[in-house]
Amino acid sequence: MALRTRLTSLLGIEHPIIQGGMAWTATAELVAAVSNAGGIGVIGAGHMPTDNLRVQIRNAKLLTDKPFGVNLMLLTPHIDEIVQLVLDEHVPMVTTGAGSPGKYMSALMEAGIKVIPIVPSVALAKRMEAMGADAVIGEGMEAGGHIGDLTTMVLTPQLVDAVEIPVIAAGGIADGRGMAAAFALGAVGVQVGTRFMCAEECTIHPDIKAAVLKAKDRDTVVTGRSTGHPVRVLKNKLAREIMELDRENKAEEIEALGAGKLALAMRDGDTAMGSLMAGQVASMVCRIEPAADIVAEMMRDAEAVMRRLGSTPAA
Ligand code: TUI
Repeated sequence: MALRTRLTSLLGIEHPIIQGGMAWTATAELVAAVSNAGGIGVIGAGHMPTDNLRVQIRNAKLLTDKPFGVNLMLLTPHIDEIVQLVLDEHVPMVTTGAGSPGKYMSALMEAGIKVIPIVPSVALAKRMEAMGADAVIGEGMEAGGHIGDLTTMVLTPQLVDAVEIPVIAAGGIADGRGMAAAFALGAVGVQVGTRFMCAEECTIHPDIKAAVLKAKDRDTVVTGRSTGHPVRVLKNKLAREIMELDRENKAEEIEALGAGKLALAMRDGDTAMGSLMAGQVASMVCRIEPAADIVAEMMRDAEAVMRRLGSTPAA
């Protein structure tokens, strides 16, 4: 059964699932697999050099004829060049993270690119709507990587009340139950990151997939609060060292210690000193499986939950 929403019609996709555009993690293989499965895959540009991103975009085009996206990480120093590449390559959609995409909004929109900023607050969502964003992704602090302060449970309904454009829920969603919950809060789709780290097509180091599979409910922590850029990661030696520096408010030392550590994890498989960005749902990820199975299972289970809630009173 297909679940048509304002998100599926906006993007011309079958299922209202956006794969989170995780840096050093969401490369062309995973992105194409999610798009081919009827969701939408999103390349994580992160700090990727422009030439590498061009290769990723072109590989995605070779591997799928369905829409896909690129996540623009707005803290990256060469973001102007990245935006120009996305324009030149006519990427169908972008999500943005870690800042306001205001400066780039009109150029992206004029090129016919769908723009879906990730927002941690109602204020930013309203600004994005006023600038012409096609939708917003509200990301709760259950998410992995760079996060805001609000939970998905409280952010999502407040965004739905505050803006007219479609709202997609993110953070803490890894299965059909979470997806049905997002719909209950008024979202028209979900963004899923952590669960796709353990997709077969995800090219991260196998030791990092193993760390996600091993994670228990309280195994993530938020590091780097003193820097103004809090980041949720799986606990490891690096996380403990950063937390110690956090207590001493040594923001500059944290920035220096953190540099290059996401690649050290995802590419090189260093589970001790790499930055193991992952969401609180890491503990709910139990197997490595094809991305298409993740999408199909989430859709099947979300629909089953919604049918059950629709037909039976709460016991
Ligand atoms: O962007 C993410 N998650 C990320 S980005 C990333 S790379 C990184 N590495 C080290 C430090 C910082 C980033 C890893 N994970 N998610 C989307 C997201 N965006 N979450 C929160 C925000 C956000 C925060 C503040 C968006 C806008 C914002 O606005 C500030 C402003 O300008 O008003």
